[in-house]
Amino acid sequence: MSELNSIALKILSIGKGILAADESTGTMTKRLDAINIPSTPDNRLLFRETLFSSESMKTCIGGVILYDETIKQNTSSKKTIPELISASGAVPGIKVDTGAKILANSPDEKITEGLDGLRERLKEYYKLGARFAKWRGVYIISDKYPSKLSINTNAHALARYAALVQESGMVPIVEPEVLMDGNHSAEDCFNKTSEVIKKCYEELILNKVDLTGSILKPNMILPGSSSDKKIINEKVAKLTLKCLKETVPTEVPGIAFLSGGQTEIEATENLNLINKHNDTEFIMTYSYGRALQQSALKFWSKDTNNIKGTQDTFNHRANMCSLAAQGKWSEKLETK
Ligand code: 5MM
Repeated sequence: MSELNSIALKILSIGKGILAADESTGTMTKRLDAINIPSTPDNRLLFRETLFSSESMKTCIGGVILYDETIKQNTSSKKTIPELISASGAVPGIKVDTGAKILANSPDEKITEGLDGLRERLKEYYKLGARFAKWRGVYIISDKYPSKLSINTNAHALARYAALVQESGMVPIVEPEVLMDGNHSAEDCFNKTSEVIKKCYEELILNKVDLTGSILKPNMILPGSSSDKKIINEKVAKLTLKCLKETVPTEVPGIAFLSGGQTEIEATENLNLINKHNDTEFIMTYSYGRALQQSALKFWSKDTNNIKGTQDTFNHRANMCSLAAQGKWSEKLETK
């Protein structure tokens, strides 16, 4: 087993998933503004340190994706944030893209930037304790989108990023996110997501990325958020599995879904059904941002000194996701 494969498998251990806490300062400020908490470096650290020192970190979280600011911060007990995360048995990770910018010649779409100087930044993050990295490409759905230009350029960037990350001894998380925004059907989402993922693997293979030392972070197959063509969750799970079976090479050890704007319960229920029906060798787990943090953030906003209450709220969500990653969740457990 290669070193990269063993890091990937550690992140994806049974009943564990990834906590995506890599909101850039802009996104975190929006989240904190919405709950009337000033977005200062100290407040951002306080919320994140509260989550990272929760009990469920030991049992439900295999990896944490950090933002540049957080990986360089120290905890109240003078540990570094990667030390705190490692002490719970989870692997510290880092978002290394510098954001999605307007795509030249297709201004409705985005291209993710951050390749310039990446090799040097990766060396620094490795020294700070990171052992995996994340890069997110974003795609919109409409009649004409995502365009071939967006599919090809984002896949190229994801593959060059992944090759550099492996060169620096870390596991790349490859995140092609086909957004939920719009009134498209689940079938449209299936077709476009399949095209996007296929192209990503074409480029990853061309760039000689060792797929056994990588993790895919895709969206689930869902109708657009403003579509009236809703489908049952069983169908979401089956379409998602079909899409991944047809597009992801079997060397990839695991798939960690993003929640993409689903509610906490929807994201949990859909993951649970995916695991119940999983007839592949892929480990299927979570790499949730909002679907792991939303309730905890809301609770914390009422009293930022109530560390225990915030952690209890986070622990519950993490435990529910952990059960879903094993196909053992049921709605009645939510109210226990
Ligand atoms: C945590 O949010 C990440 C994006 O932050 P920025 O937009 O500020 O860069 C995002 O990449 C996240 O990791 C994934 O989209 C998954 O998050 P959700 O909330 O969709 O599960």
